[in-house]
Amino acid sequence: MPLDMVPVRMVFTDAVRPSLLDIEILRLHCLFNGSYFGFSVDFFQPNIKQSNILIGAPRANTTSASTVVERGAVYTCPWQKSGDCTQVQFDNTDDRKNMEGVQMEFKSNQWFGATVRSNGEHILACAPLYQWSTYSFSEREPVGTCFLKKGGDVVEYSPCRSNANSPEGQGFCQAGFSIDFVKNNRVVVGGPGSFYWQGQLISDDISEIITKFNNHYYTPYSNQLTTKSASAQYDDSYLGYSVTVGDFNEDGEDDYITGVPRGDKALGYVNIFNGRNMESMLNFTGTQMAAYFGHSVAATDLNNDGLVDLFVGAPLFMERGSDGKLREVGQVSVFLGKGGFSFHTPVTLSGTEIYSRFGSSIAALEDLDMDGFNDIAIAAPYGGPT
Ligand SMILES: [Ca+2]
Ligand SMILES: [Ca+2]
Ligand SMILES: [Ca+2]
Repeated sequence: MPLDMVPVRMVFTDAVRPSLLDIEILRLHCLFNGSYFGFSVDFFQPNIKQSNILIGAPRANTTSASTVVERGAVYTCPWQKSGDCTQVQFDNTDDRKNMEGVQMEFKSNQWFGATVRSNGEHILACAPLYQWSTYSFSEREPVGTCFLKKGGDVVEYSPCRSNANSPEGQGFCQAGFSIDFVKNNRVVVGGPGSFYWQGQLISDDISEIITKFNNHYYTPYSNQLTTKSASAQYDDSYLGYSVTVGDFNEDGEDDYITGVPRGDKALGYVNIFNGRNMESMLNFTGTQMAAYFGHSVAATDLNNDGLVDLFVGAPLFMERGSDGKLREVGQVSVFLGKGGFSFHTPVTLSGTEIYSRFGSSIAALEDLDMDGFNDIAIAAPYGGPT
């Protein structure tokens, strides 16, 4: 199979001045044409000697004996020294059937690897378009599923594969559309399709995900935190489209931040939930309809005052140019934290290139250039030279 070179353009923004610091171009081998290799990335440090990068390829066709096509895959590639990327093994099994031989799940085109995160010890990777057959009814519903890996052990984690099927329940949840690790040994997954696309956040204990894994379709967890369904005015909001965590009230527990890009009449908003009980604490609404405010979220202490700051991307934001015409450049809002779930009025960063979708994703990078200030990366995936 021919190898493709995929240029990954990374633009780093300085912590104190919102100007370009440096531009690096990395080139990684694409393992399969059309696999969407690079759709998701994260660092993976299994030990202090090793630093790898995890790369999702959600449309990859992997070699296995099963009938599943385009299962999707996650690869690990060495970061500091040259070497080949290798596939991380999560699940190679076929679609399961029930006692009568009726197909119960549908892994083809499930987009495994659309999201991948690691906290060093664990890797969580998800297939948000995974479908199952709702206890053998005729319906196929995209509940989504995830796999959690610790060393050589892998368990499935599919919190929306429940008896709350159908669109009004969790049938269209698409769990794993967004994911993150939480400081106190938990994970959080976003499922933007639950409850007629109101969307949902679900957080579970990693230890419970591992110990309760039983290969059954439905696994109840006793320590689960989740957002609930609300009245019909919240339908089609997509809560859980993006997710990250940060301690916004300094109580030592990570709190949850999620983007709701179609909420509030398509102005979009982000919601902050208390990490202790998933109680809604605060939300910020976007300023322009259909800008997709909340498409991405990130949290880190940018100005080094000890308080976590919040970043929200609106990649379809339109700005008025000097000629008076609107230009779709994308925008990122920066909310500097004041502590205790309060924030300063946001400052905004705008994209420089029309239709580049600046703000599509935002990553907290810690202090990349070691100037004492944490740095962030903002993607503009349709920008740059073609
Ligand atoms: Ca907290
Ligand atoms: Ca700060
Ligand atoms: Ca820095």
